[in-house]
Amino acid sequence: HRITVLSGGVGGARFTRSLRELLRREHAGGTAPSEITVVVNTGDDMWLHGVRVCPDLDTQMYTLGGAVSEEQGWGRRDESSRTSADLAAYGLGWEWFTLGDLDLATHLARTELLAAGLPLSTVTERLCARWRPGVRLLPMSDQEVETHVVVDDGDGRRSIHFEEWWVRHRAALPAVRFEQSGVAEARPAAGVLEAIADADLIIVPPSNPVVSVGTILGVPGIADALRAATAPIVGVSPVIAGQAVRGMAESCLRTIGVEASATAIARHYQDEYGILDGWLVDLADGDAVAELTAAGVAARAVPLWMSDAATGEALAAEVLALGAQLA
Ligand code: GDP
Ligand code: FO1
Ligand code: CA
Repeated sequence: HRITVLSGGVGGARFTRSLRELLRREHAGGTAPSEITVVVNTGDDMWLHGVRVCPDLDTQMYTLGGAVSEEQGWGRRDESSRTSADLAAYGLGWEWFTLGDLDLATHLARTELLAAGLPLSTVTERLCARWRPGVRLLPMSDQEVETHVVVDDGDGRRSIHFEEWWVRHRAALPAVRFEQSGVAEARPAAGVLEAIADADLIIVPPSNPVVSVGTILGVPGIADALRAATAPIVGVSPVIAGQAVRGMAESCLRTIGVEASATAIARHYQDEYGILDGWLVDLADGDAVAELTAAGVAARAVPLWMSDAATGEALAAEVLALGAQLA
């Protein structure tokens, strides 16, 4: 089994960890081994204090490597932030964005390897040699693509980095649109198109449809490869009963004019990109099933809330079951 996942940070990483655990257990019970490749959003990346920060790649690496802060969902466990506080005393950096002391070592290591001329995909492989996530993590692109948000707070429009909008303004500053700087020149990173073409199953996990999955789909060549793929593409709604589970994804959806509902997100993936074969909605959204099935997307209603390891693995099992039906 070759499985390819298109993911952002926390939602996608928690799902992928459950999928890996489920497949490990099935393999221990005698089924064939599986290989998971995760194509990760790098639109949240930034240069800060001279180092390259890759939030979603690191959330994946730490979550799957057993090093994540479970309370936060991102960053390292047993972390401190003395260096960040000291940098703030110089009036440098973003005082609303904390780089943990241990996390900084990751950014320093990444920056050293990038400066030596290695592409981000190779650098990520090097960092993962330490954390052993048990999956292959690929950045969506080796070129720098950053998500910026055009905001309008009354005194005219300006463009800010996605993290400033998300973390500093808690996504509450009125957003006009998202822009992907550098995307026109970007290419899928080494291995991404192969991972899509060679997969037996492609999964859109419960990740932000706009600034995580949408950013990946914006890289020239990726959406085409998905439409050409032979594997079924199965997605999981990040929205339950009209609300994003943990987070503020509704404001991203509002900005691109998509309603925050399981049905509208599936229709968006279908109308905008034509990529979806199957879609899981929560039991609370059962009425979406008939509507989506009539629109050509095989939909099922199952529990979507990953509150612990067992519910996460049950969700991963539902994705595999729907994928098998569609294969
Ligand atoms: P980010 O980069 O950290 O924002 O992470 P992602 O883009 O991968 O995922 C964020 C999305 O995951 C949010 O919009 C949530 O709605 C969704 N999410 C988080 N936990 C759950 C869950 O337990 N179930 C479902 N269905 N969605 C979830
Ligand atoms: N999220 C926050 O809410 N506050 C932070 O100070 C913060 C710092 C941070 C540092 C490194 C990293 O990899 C992630 C970090 N995040 C922080 C999380 C994260 O960047 C965002 O919540 C997601 O990217 C949103 O998609
Ligand atoms: Ca993110």
